[in-house]
Amino acid sequence: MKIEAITLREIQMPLLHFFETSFGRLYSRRILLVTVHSEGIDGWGESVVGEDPFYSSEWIDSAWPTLTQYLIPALLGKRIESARECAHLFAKVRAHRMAKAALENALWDAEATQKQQPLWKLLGGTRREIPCGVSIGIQDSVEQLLEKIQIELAAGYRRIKIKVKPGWDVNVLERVRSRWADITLSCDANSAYTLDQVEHLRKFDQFNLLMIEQPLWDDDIYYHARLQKELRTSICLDESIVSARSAAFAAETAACRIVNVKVGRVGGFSEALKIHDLCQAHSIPVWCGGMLETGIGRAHNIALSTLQNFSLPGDVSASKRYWKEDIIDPEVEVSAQGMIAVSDQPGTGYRVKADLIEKLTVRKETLRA
Ligand code: OSB
Ligand code: MG
Repeated sequence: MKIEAITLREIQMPLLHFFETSFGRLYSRRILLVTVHSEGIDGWGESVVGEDPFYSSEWIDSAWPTLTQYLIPALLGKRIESARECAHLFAKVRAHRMAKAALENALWDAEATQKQQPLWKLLGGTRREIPCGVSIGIQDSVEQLLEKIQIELAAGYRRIKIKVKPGWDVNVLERVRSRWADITLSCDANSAYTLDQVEHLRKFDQFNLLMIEQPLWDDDIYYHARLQKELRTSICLDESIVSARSAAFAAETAACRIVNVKVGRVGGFSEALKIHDLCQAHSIPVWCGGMLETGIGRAHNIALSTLQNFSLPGDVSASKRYWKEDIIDPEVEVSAQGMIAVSDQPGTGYRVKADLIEKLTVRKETLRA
């Protein structure tokens, strides 16, 4: 594939409902999309960068110039054999994994279309449907949270994850568990605690949680290993796992028993596949995280989730939980059994709605070879 041109764009999409984590409340998304133009084929990628440098030090306004000044020039005009072999082109740039992933994943998308093969097959997946969970943000009241959980359980979702932070944790988990003793439940702290709160974190053990996600610092593995020794509840690492090497560190130090794989956080599909394989070799199950993606990133998450060791329900859920209208057709739908059926069509199996994207675009730049 000769890479002839690459388009970057920002689209703005209001969320149907605000999403609140331990680092703040979000009402609307600014989304960075990448299109790779190659021999009559367009490959699409979505960056998981946020609106602020809060979840990660990367954000949309760091990703944009990193792409235009470094990553895109490294790729333009090149002849690419396979997307899997492209990460080295971007290796000179340190970190900036969310920017890299948008570009690498657009190449995978283009390659799947060019080969007339489903993306999930190109990635080496096997699952024909994937189990779904939901991530429910911090609400204004516990009553509102319970109502949301009720709706998602009725829709068929197989795992409920709630966001926690000091002041919205044990008290809330208590209310959830007293209403639903048996549901598969987990929580995500997004780094809201420190190791000296271990006695408080031990209280989470009474709720029979599937996991507690990222309780400590976003860049930490060592103290999570210390904490995991103190808890019965399995720790799942999200923010801390940025590469196969950090996953190896976590596995070798028993810092977690579960890993959340976000393809955008780790720099693209090639690194995500390495993490998948490494975790499998260490008997660590993984699941696919979400970053409030539009359909483009969501479709990529679905393809990744077909790999064998994605054995736990992910945060990949229906388009209609986020958007009035998603930018792909069909939208992502979840069955009453809480499953997403994986398409047999070439590429992602979802068509990109170019007209709608054009209408939502607030900034656009095309670079040519
Ligand atoms: O930590 O998993 C997270 C959203 C934004 C930033 C971080 C996280 C999340 C989610 C939402 O939990 C998952 C989703 O529904 O896309
Ligand atoms: Mg998380």
